[in-house]
Amino acid sequence: MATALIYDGEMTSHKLLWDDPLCKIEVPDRLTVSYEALVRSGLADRCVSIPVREATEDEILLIHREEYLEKVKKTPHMSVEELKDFSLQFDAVYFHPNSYHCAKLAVGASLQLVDHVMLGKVKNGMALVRPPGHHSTHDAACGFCTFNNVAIAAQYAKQTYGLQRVLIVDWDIHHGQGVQYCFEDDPSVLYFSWHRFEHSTFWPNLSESDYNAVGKDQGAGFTVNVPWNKVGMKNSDFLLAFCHVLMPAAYEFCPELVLVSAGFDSGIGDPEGQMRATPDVFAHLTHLLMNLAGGKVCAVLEGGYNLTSLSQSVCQTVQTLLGDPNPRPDNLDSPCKSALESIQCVRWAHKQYWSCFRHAANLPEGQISTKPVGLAKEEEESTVKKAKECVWPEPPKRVAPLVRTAVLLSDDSVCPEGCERLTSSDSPDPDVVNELRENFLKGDGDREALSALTDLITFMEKMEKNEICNGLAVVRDITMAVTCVVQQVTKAPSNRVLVVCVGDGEVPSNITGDGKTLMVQVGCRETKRSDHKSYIPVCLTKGCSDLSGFIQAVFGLLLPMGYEFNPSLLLLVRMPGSDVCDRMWQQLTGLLQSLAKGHMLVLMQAGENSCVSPTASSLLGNPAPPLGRLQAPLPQDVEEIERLRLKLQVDWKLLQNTARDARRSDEV
Ligand code: X5A
Ligand code: ZN
Repeated sequence: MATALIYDGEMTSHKLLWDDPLCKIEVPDRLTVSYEALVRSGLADRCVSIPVREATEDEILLIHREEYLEKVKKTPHMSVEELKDFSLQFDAVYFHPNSYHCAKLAVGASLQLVDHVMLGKVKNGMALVRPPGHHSTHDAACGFCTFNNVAIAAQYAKQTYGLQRVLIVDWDIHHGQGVQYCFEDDPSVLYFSWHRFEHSTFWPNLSESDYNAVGKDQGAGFTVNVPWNKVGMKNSDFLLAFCHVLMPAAYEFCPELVLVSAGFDSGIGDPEGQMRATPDVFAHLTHLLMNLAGGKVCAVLEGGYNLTSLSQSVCQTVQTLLGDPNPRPDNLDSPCKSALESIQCVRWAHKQYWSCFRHAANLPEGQISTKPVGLAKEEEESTVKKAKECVWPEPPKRVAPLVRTAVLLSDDSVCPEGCERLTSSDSPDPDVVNELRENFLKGDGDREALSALTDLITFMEKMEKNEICNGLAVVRDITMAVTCVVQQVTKAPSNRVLVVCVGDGEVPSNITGDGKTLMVQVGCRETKRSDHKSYIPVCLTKGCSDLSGFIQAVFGLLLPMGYEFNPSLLLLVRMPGSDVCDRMWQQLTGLLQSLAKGHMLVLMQAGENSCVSPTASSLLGNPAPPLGRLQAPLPQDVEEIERLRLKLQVDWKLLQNTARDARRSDEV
């Protein structure tokens, strides 16, 4: 199924007609450079292009007040002087005679996207629109925004398709206070936003942007604010906010649709945000969301004012929506203390609403959130200049291998649709064959076992050459297969393999401590209580059959460690007799593909044929079915996960989720 791209050059006609230092960054070029970058990279051609339309008045009135609409409706007939006066009523806004038309197109484009996704005509998509929307409120334009595109889209989706749960992820660097106000008492819309806050000294300077604004009445718990109190946040800080805050709550919420207020002013080089997220991080944010809501993700452009950063980030987002493998998340730093403080505060503020945060730590000592640290005006100007001058390498091209999913099955089983059977090299390297025979078959001549192992090696080689993205191998002896793959892959000096074993059972004991292999086993028996840094058993009371516990372990431990370890290959092992259900298994398969450029080999035991086709489906990039609304994880499992997290975070910085963790490991 396709990815939609919605764009219309008409929306570039909205522009500033007078001098205004506050508004001058919101330029028509934002749209054209983004679109042109998509065309130049061939991404636009791979999307289905959907025409925009004007939103109807009724649609605008889903969110806005009639009086406000009537006022905006008059703007096409105003003179420049009148437009200027009208704009001054609002905070950081300009109107042009064509603004009303463009604003209706921006809303209409968002609704077109929702319709196409909800009707299953496309699987996901992005709308490139102007003016943006997330700051506008029911009766006011604000912060370059006229109508609240995403809020209208959410309300429209609820009404038109009877949705009960919509997730809005606002990764723009400003707080979408307009969206927050629309849904603050509505439990059917979960609104997540991170934003530059600096203890309320940054625009729009609202106390309700802080972590303790969680929603009201019925909607308490359904507003999640992550305030950034310092500029310069990096990829690791943003990824942590997803792993330790958004994703656990989102899985618990189980949305039927995900709307993204996709502003790229959180990206590096942006004069407004002054953050340092590189374009590739947006591929990861997008990817993490793509397993929610059966993959129904609609991204709608908000801010983004560094044209280079913006266009590169838009490309990363769209390419991920298209299903291409993610780039490797290189050079993740440790999260910064201020980010951890914020994350700790949000988790604490939400512990009574979401069972995934029930064990969250207390607030950091000494009321951090009240001391303002705003910059002096001159200082601010020089940092804006610095942000603009900031340089970063252009993200490398992401090439999708010709073969997405190859399978190695016994001859009598059918190849799942869309996959390719692995063609083994006719003449395997005799040295390799001898080595395998000696290492694994103790010199005996079991031909079938030998050819299974040489096939696995062919698999690895093809993945390394990027001829194949991922694959599935059904083997007779799991332990032997794991040992063989690990040994083969780690021969190359720069390779690293993350082995994720799902289910109980004996795992290879030859995993060495050379730092090239990391093995995590999730099961219910602690096979070996290990002090081995490379082998991490995670024991859950009900093993892999308890969805909430499992999800907690995935976002609290597995993914952060995976990101930090940054493997070149992922080996996902389904231990024989594992009780993991298809849905959880598919979710895991989907989520882990964000690592290692999607190079994942799944190993399964011969005879367990029923899970071949669900696995293949996930490897092919089909979204996993939702898990349903999750119950609270078992307290003893939460404790076990927390015990592990505390122990491991000394070595794995991305496991940190409190400021205390940062201090502790600084001391080490
Ligand atoms: C959509 C957006 C920013 C407004 C900044 C006003 N608006 N200082 O990014
Ligand atoms: Zn913004």
